[in-house]
Amino acid sequence: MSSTATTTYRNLIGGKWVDAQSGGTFTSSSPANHDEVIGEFPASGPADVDAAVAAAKAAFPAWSLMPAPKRGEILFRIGRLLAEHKEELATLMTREMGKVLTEARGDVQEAIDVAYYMAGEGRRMFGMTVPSEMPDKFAMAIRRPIGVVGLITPWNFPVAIPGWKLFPALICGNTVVMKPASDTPACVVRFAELLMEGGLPDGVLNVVTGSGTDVGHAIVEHPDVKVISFTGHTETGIDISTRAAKTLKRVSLELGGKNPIVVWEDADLPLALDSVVWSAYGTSGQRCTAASRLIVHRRIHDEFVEMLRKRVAALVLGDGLDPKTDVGPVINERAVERIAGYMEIGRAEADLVLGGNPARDGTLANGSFFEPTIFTEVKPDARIAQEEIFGPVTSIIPVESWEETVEIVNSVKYGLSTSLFTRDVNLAFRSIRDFDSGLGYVNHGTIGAEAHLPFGGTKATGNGHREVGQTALDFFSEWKSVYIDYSGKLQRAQIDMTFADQE
Ligand code: UN1
Repeated sequence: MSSTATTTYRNLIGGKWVDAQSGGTFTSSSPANHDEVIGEFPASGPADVDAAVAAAKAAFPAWSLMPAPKRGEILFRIGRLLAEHKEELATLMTREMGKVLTEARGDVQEAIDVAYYMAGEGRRMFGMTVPSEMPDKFAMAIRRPIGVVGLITPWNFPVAIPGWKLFPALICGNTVVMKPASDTPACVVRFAELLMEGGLPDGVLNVVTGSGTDVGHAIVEHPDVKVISFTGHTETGIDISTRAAKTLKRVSLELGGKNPIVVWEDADLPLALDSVVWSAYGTSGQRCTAASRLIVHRRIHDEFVEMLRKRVAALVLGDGLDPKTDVGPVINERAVERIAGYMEIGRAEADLVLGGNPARDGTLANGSFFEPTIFTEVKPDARIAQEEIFGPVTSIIPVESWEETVEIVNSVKYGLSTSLFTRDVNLAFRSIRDFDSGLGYVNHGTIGAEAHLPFGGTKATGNGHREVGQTALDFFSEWKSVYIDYSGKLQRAQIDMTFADQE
């Protein structure tokens, strides 16, 4: 069994901790300091996925027949255990993923919240009872478990998002094969250890580490996996959806965002400023919900940009374990290169107000850091205003009218989160009606969704499903409509009973 003290982590298959069948391994290292190796992990392949799916399939009958309130009791225990280990998990997360410790604690808290919420669902999981159109007949719809579920989780919320997907899948009675992102496998393996300690029966959760090509494809194409939930890039989501279609899988995709904060001329500017800084630079801009566009009323534009420039220039870059750090590293060197590529594009398209370069000075030299960056005078159709950069970069688009604001908000291919700062209640409600997105905020930034409301977006952000909250139960369970006729005779629906005025 692995632990954070050792550097060797293993796959979890059928309750046992095992190496990849090939014996291959890969390592994960800290984005704040590339010399700090977090651990060594199995470089798994299709044979390991086969074993994990077989274990999940074998565990399904007993787990799905366990009364849901009892499954809920196990989730309660797991929630408590996660709370007890919150600091340990958060510290591991900051080392492996880079986000600052206060944010890492929030990430773990989000998983705890979902564990408790879904534990409670063990005693609810409401179905429907409706009156029958026939006498002496009972009609209801119940939720049933589906089977083996495949979860492919991202590195930006290495504990929260596995929790978002896992706990509703489990409470509904499914068993799981999970593949963590290769940048953050230690967080997920440690999380899985705690779940097993909390009392999950062997085989109910299986974890297989490795690449998308070797492990992800095998999960997505496996005939015994019935459901796939994925969070990540839009292109990968489309590929997953296409592969999964061949075996008629149910697929939930949580993909990109290009989320705007609109700062209207009557906004409370200090409040908008706090929220913009948090939404654009929190998690180094690596949230699907990050505010990567600021749509600012021309009348307050210069004043607001100056306020923002001052504040952002004072943000301290560094190791997320250092309490003085405001902004941690980005996930790896590939991310630095991708963001730097967008700087070239941005310099040609708009005015650079601040930042624009990788940060390599002093203690940052050995990590993947990028300067918090602001562009302004950005045209709504510029690439930096349209494409997801996934880094500490925001693009300011000045506006003058409400009509053009709505048009710009909706001009991107994504539709995850939108926000408006105003004191005008009419505009507030119009934004909720007219901004095309799955999450809408008023006088609050674009990040920080709570775990008991649906999470997800419109357009290329996904394929219509919503995570967490009640909607997660709909995704992870199958409806069965049930009719019980106690009349003792043949009663033909739609035929034997007609409305009085049709007789
Ligand atoms: C994500 O970036 O994929 O609302 C999830 C938020 C967090 C979840 C973000 N609660 O920003």
